[in-house]
Amino acid sequence: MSKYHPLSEAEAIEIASSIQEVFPTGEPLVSREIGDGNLNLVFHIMQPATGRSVIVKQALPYAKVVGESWPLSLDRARIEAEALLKQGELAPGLVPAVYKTDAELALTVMEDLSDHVIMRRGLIEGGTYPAFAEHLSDFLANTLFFTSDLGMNQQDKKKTLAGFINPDLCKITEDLIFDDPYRDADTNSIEDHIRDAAEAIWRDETLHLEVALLREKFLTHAQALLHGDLHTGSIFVTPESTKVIDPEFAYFGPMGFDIGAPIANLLLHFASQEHWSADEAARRDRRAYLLETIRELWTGFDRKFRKLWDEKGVDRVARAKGYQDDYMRRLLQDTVGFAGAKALRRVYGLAHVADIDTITDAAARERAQRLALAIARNLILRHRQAESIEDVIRIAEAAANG
Ligand code: SR1
Ligand code: MG
Repeated sequence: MSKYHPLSEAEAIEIASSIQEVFPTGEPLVSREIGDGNLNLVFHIMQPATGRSVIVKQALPYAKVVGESWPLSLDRARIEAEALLKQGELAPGLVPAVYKTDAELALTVMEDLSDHVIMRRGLIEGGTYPAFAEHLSDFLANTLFFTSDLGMNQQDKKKTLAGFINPDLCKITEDLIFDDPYRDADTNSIEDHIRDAAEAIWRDETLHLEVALLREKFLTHAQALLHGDLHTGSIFVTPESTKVIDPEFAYFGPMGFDIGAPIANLLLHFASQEHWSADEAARRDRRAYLLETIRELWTGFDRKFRKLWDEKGVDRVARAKGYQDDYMRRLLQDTVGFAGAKALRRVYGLAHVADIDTITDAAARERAQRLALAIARNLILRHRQAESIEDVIRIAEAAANG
């Protein structure tokens, strides 16, 4: 019989107390359940006498955001733990330390990052993160390159891929990102004032074709091991440090899906600046900062990925003249399209973003939602023509100024 059951706080404490490297002294521990995500229990376990702490994260057998009617495999906890360990090897310092995993209890005990802030929250509070683009482009270049056929033995890649088959979590993405926003689905959560915009998207057949092409890539293109849910709620930051968390959606998929995710969320934050209607100059500066971060993220990724290809590539055929440029152009186009798809669903799909939802003034919130939809739609429609990250910047600026 499986030993799985949702942990009580006392049980979470007992498990954490076995982590000798953090709690060598045996003083009492206290627990607080702090999970505010959509899927899991998260316990913050602290030792008041020393101030030391860890996080115990346990998967529930259903999506917490919906309830027990939406069952989810517990194997995602194993996948998350293995992805975290792999990312820690490939991008040292950019993910939390893992102290213990238990596949049967579907849990991971990891480093507490309470001295950081979740990037979405930090941005909403007006924070700027000058090291973020450098760190995240490192994370993306290293994790994607070394798990692709360019940077890893192709037979080994196929064997590794078998351990990251993640059907339940991929299905969430397939439904919530590539299907439900494009029809009148029960899962959508649409504010009345933008219902006309959602209905226009449901009728937009040109858009549906581009989304079908992106979805096909998500379904079939096992290019590299992805984080799979790399929005600004999956990234802890300080001005000097960046830590990527929560890779439970990890699977082998198209790289552009991971690169597009942070870009989408920076653009949603860009759109949310409508709330600053009283201060035009501050809004312009904030938007310029966000667009510059997107530019640095892509250009840093492009430069680092090409360097890895030139210096660490394992594939003779990939050295064919012109192949690298062609590959990077297609990767940019995927990135642009997935950024659009990931932004669009956050406006009226099942899971929104606080950047926009917390705008209390309804007229400003509506302007932000419409701006986010305009940017997202244009990214999707134009992704196959994209030649440079400047195309993304132009789309965002034109929508904001138009
Ligand atoms: C039912 S889960 C809803 C969303 O939350 C996760 O973070 C993923 O982005 C998913 O689409
Ligand atoms: Mg998550």
